[in-house]
Amino acid sequence: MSFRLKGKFIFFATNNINKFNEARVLLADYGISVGMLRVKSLEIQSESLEEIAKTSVTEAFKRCHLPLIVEDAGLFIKALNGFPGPYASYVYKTIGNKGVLKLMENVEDREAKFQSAIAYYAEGLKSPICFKGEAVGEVTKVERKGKGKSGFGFDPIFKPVGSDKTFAEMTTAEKNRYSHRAKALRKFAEWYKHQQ
Ligand code: ITT
Repeated sequence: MSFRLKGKFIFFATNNINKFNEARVLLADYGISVGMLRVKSLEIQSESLEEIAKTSVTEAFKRCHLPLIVEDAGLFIKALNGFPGPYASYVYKTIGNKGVLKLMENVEDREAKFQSAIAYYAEGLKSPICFKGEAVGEVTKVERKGKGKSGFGFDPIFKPVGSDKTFAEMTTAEKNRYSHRAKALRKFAEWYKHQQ
């Protein structure tokens, strides 16, 4: 069964409403509407965000036959040899921000980067197409949250290069100026506007 949607409308298969909202705000600037779909199943284990995203989007597509993006993101801390990398979700759920700060007590080199891999798949494509983005910055020494909205995940302990604020101290629009996700989404949107 296939399903055709008119205009620029895609779905984002994710269980994370924060990721969805960041994508919704950014893609609106390109005239692309996006709906959130909770059709993701378990992720494969891999060192490669691209491989995880491509496998996830293929599996999600089989369940709904809609034009879809899936994102896999990871946080790579230099002084911890790239930990937690693609295991960010598990590490966040287990030791959280406090645990990561503890691991980095007395560590001078705070460099870290977020990476994002967005995979798109739709009827008629031979295989998923992947777009990547990266945000370089540092792990702060303490958690810093904004007054109202305070981000999600590692946002309170990540400060990108070029800003004095952590991601958690930024609005969605501000975070979209720096984030790994926004960079990957912009590449996707530029490509997508030439499709159809
Ligand atoms: P999906 O359903 O889309 O997979 P997820 O929350 O599991 O949602 P990821 O696998 O892409 O998303 O990301 C793994 C974790 O990394 C995520 O749960 C956060 O804890 C953290 N993370 C990812 N992007 C982040 C961001 O922009 N800011 C803060 N933490 C982030």
